[in-house]
Amino acid sequence: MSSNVSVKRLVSSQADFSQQLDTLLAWESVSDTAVNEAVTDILHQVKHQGDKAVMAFTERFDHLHVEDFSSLEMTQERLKQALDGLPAEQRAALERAAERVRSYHEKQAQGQGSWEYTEEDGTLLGQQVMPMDRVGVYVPGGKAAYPSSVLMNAIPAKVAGVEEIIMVVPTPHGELNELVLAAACISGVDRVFTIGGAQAVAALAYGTETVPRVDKIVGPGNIFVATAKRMVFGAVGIDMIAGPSEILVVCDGKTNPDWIAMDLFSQAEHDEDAQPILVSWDKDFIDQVEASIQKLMPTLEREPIVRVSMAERAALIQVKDLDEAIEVTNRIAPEHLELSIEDPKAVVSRIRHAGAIFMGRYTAEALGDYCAGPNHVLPTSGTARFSSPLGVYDFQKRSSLIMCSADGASEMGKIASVLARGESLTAHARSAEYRIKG
Ligand code: HSO
Ligand code: ZN
Repeated sequence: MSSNVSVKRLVSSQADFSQQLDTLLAWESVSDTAVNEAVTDILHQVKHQGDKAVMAFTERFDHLHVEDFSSLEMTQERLKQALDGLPAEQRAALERAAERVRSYHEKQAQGQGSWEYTEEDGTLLGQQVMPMDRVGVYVPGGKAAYPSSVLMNAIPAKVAGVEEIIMVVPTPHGELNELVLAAACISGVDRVFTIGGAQAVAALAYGTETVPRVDKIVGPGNIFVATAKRMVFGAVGIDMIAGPSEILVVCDGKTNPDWIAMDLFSQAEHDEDAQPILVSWDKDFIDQVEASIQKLMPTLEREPIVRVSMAERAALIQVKDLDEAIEVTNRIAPEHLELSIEDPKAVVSRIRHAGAIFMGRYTAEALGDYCAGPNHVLPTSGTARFSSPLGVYDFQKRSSLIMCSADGASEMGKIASVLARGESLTAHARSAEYRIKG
């Protein structure tokens, strides 16, 4: 029999609650000198030796030897074959999830378009929205190879109108993940290379003889991938660097405690560093959830991972009331928030910081991870204070539009001239003054 796991308890009325909360939330993204050095070297070699360096690193790190770089590319036929080879139930679920994710992001794209207006003197001003030309999607290998993440990264890019999506996925010892390939096929990924690590990030960022240079790289990865993404930022765009998954459940004590325990486990099973937190003002209910945690823990397939996450990073927080629960929530700014309460709509506008808000007792976070429609790539580690879910907008950029009428140029010329002379930039001033009428 496995022993009970001890989960931290915090009570808001305790004098040092605020400090305890800070300690609970403390998370530093690792930066390792040895990793930095290794990645710097890999980036340099791929930048200067292209395909040859990528092949060498793939052989060294993924134990995959190829004679020719073209063997590291999957054909569209191969992707289709992966899709056709899936059991019918799995294929249907993947397709249904993709449809829901696509239609949500199509809605999101509305209202993101170009706009313009004309002033009285005929001057036109506006903003033109354009998709990026080419985007790279990194898909991790091994235990974190999630087909659902392929959908979540590639579909918004497609909806945004990105012309070419290049996916990279490491295949240690050449082992392919058929579900990942099928997901790439469904999402409309254009090219897939079976490469990974910092070498794949470098290939996407700088381009090689075979791998085209992209404009932005998205998708999660291990510390080598995250470090490489940070280092190539500037040469290309990158998405956020994701920290461990988090879930915060706010519950009024009237949801089945087994459901809540399993919702906490659903994120805990991602990795040992994942952070599951329950906030409630009902002490008896917190006790019940704790009992459910102990009861259900031994039934979990990923118990060893969940156990560490629950022991090291989880917390059961007792607050005074719903108002205080909201206050704590805004302070945590969780990646995922479940409002397991009677009337979530009445309070949702008071949630100022959360990546995704799952409203009501039926809305398990797991549904959002796979198929509700919204993106599951979300800001972690409190970054919901200033950032948003991955979306269509992340694959678009804007250009300002300015078209002056003769009258507009004359009027603005006077303003520009004065300001330019104030900055001692006289060519600016004279350029504007040429257009001032008579
Ligand atoms: N909860 C994860 C996404 C995921 N869950 C993928 C299952 N598969 C991060 O938001
Ligand atoms: Zn998940």
